[in-house]
Amino acid sequence: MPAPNSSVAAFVAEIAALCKPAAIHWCDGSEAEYSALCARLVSEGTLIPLNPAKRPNSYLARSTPDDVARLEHRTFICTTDAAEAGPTNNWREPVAMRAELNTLLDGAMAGRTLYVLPFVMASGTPIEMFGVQVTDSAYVAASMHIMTRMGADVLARMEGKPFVRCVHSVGAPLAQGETSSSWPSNPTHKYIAHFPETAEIMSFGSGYGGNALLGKKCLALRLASVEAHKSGWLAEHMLIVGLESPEGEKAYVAGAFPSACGKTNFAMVEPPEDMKGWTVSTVGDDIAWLFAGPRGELRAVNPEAGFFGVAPGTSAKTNPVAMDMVGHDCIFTNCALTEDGDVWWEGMGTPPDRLIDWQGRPWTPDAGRPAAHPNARFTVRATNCRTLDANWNAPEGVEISALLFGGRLSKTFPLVFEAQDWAEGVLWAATLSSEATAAAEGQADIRRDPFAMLPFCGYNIADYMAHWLAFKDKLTVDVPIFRVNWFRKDENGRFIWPGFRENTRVLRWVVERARGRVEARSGLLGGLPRHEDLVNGSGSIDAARFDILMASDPDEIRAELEGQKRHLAGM
Ligand code: GTP
Ligand code: SPV
Ligand code: MN
Repeated sequence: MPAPNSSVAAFVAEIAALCKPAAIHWCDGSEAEYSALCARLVSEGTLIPLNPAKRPNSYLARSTPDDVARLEHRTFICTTDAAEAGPTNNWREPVAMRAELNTLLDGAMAGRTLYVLPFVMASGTPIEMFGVQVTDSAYVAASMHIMTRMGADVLARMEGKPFVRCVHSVGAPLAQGETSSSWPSNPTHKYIAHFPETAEIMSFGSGYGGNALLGKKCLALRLASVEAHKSGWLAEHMLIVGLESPEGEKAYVAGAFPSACGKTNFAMVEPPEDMKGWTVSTVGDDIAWLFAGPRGELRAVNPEAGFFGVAPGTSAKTNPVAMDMVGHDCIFTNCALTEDGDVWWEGMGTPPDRLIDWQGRPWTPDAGRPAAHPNARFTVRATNCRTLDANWNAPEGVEISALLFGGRLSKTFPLVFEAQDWAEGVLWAATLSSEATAAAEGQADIRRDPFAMLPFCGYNIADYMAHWLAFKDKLTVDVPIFRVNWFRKDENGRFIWPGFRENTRVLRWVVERARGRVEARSGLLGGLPRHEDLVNGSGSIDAARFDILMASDPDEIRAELEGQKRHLAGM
């Protein structure tokens, strides 16, 4: 606990006076505390312990059906001037929004414990940001233990420094003697509000991931992007991955793909059999903070300490590294439960004859509905990952040799192409589009998702694009930009590219391009790999099918460019 006169103590006292919790718990970040949080959640029915013989120290949580994903229409940027929030964010006037939230927060934590979570994102780096989250959810407290560097030592380090005030309540106060439901949340009022001018976040009504773990999307992307704009760096929705050649040459690549479009999988991809001697290593799977290094090189850090990844589609075949990673010490949310106390999800393999689905109902393979929610997730410490890069924690970050931008697009876009230069790459990023996924409620079938940041840019997206264009001036080491698309489909609706581990071939080609060691042939959209350079003798895709994968239809491209013009005109 801090000195009573510290600004953290004052913040906590102020929120406690408003929310009126039954108790206050200052989190120290210890293992014992994590275990106690889990034990409490088990006793309240939020966490179901999994069979320790199958998955040691792991749990399943089931949310309510209305609290399964980010809520973009309830996410607000609150600035004095609406133009600051720009055309892509929901804007609210800060004074009115705070008043509205304070009304809801009055007594909102009655009967519950208020947990105080002092945390730091990008710990030890020149751009680290401190936050203090108060929350009445033990599930959120346990998840923040996994996802951030937090606790007593962080509290001591932040003394006298600025921090982001993060207020979170599930909005489910308890009457005298009432016990908590297994997934407390508020059925009618949900808000995820950001106040960049005063470095505050207020989240009400939801307990789910990006709505509730405020260090993640709210701080490390929305508020950090505002800070980055001011201070000359970039806060991005990007994975960071390393590739080492058999000769021991190492390079890192960062890539922005929209939510549920493959970042986690690419960050821990296992090279195919014939790429013996090549090693992939993981720095981050969701957020990268990019800055210029002393030599004018591009550097990146992962501000997080854990992974909150999509479960469906993850299997020993598609992502063996992630399967190992979630084998122990893991919190699962909205997965199905097997009869022997393990988890299951679609894409894991043949379903068992009987399951309990994510809503706790009996399920059989002929049920006609998924057993796991499509946005079911796992929460694990980064240190669970066997491919974790030796430099994942380095305060100076890692040097980035190339940038990727990729959406989920069943047509028009080839597997990979290289932009001519930085400005053209920024254009391809600014016009990125993707098909709908389960990561957020109520998405259109296809939407433009500039830089995969549509839901996460904390300020005017036009200023953000200009910031990206100008950022080039800080770099003297060239960083090529590529568009990728793992998701092109053939006329039968099947993915043309096998994806997953095969994506390592794209990573290798990109790195070799960055080193100037391989030629690109010129295509309608940009530089393209030759079949022999990409697959390198393997049978992953034959030349004829490769041509289909890489083809650009002039009429489709023309229509795409028209769409890009309309999109940019609206920015
Ligand atoms: P967020 O955590 O929401 O930001 O998502 P993410 O970008 O990390 O996405 P993730 O890697 O979790 O992938 C989302 C879904 O896409 C999962 O169901 C994956 O199995 C699937 N996926 C990932 N890579 C590929 C690929 O190369 N090909 C195909 N067909 N599917 C993929
Ligand atoms: C995303 O939606 O991009 C995620 C999951 O990474 S959440 O943390 O819920 O935002
Ligand atoms: Mn994400």
